[in-house]
Amino acid sequence: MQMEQTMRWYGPNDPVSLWDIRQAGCTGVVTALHHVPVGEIWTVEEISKRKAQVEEAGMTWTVIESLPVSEDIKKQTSAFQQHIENYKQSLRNVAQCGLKVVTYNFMPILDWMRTDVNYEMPDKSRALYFEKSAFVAFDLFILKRPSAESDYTPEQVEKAKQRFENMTAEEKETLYRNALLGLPGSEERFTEEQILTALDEYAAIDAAKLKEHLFYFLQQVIPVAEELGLKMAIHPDDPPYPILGLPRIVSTEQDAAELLAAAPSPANGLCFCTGSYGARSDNDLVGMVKRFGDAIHFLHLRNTKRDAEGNFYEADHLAGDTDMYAVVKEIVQVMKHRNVSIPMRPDHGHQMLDDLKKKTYPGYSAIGRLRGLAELRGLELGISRNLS
Ligand code: DNO
Repeated sequence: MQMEQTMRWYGPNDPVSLWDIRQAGCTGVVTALHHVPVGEIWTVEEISKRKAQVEEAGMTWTVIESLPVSEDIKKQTSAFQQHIENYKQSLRNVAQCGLKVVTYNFMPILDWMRTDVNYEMPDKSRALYFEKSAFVAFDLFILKRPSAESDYTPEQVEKAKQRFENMTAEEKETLYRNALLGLPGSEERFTEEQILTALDEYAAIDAAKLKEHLFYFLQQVIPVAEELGLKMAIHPDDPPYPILGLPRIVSTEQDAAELLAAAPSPANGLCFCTGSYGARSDNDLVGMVKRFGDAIHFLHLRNTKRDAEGNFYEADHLAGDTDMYAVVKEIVQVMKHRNVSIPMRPDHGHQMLDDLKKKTYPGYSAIGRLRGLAELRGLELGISRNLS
């Protein structure tokens, strides 16, 4: 029993082709209908079309990432009941097309956040980087979020100020673009006014309230997913702590335990992202795999190297702070115990070799991910042969 090897594909506009993914050794593809506006129904016709494209390249559409949750659902504003009904209908449609695993997240407004998507490593490959001072500088001096200063210590503010003063106009512009990158798979970015308005709409929503909204959503959709035989897999917050004054509620083991308990069902599960959970030193990843084993429906294997200040960069898959050997060993045992193959994808990768000359989605170049996948595949094989 091995993890099913997959890669994310952003659809027909992705510079990395399905055949590239197949040649990397994948049997499965992770994709989404990025062109369908959030909140609307995924139709059987559109799902089937995408599925056929993947199958023409000899692979299966193994995991949906993501079936996005609308801002209205997260805030419980205007159209949220309708959006929940639409979500249920999308679930019926994906199940009708034979799909099994649905990834989503509950991060307000923004998905993942980095300050630098071209961070040069000593070997001249490029990685994704979250630099605390640059981020604070963005918040205080570019976005100029009202009352942002109260979220930081005087030392952090001072450091950010110096950092900002030493930035060239071009660096400021790049920081702005990186921070407001918006949703993965889209080139869309927020303007400063848009984001300030969006942030303001969360003024009355703290972590407890946002949790209530998540649990309500789960209590609505999980029974439908269960009946359809689907597995829902929530992706953790990235980075796993509040940013821009927004609550983040899927960052720790406790958060994950609570959301699973809010709608107990084999359909209510996790996308276990070692990169996101691993960016906090207080998350015990091996223990989490052990304790959440039955609820893990999808794996993102990625590593980060963090420091005390809160900076982290994405390290090679087998390097960084997460002991990938220990994590994969635990996963192998969970799969054996459950007698299932859990789909995985090497999450992100460095831009390296020929990828450096290409335009790719940040973190999603072909060769960097191929390297990560190859290393993880070998690691798993070694572990499982050794255990059997
Ligand atoms: C980043 C990804 C996330 C993830 C979503 C899932 O590269 O891991 O954007 O796809 O959060 O909903």
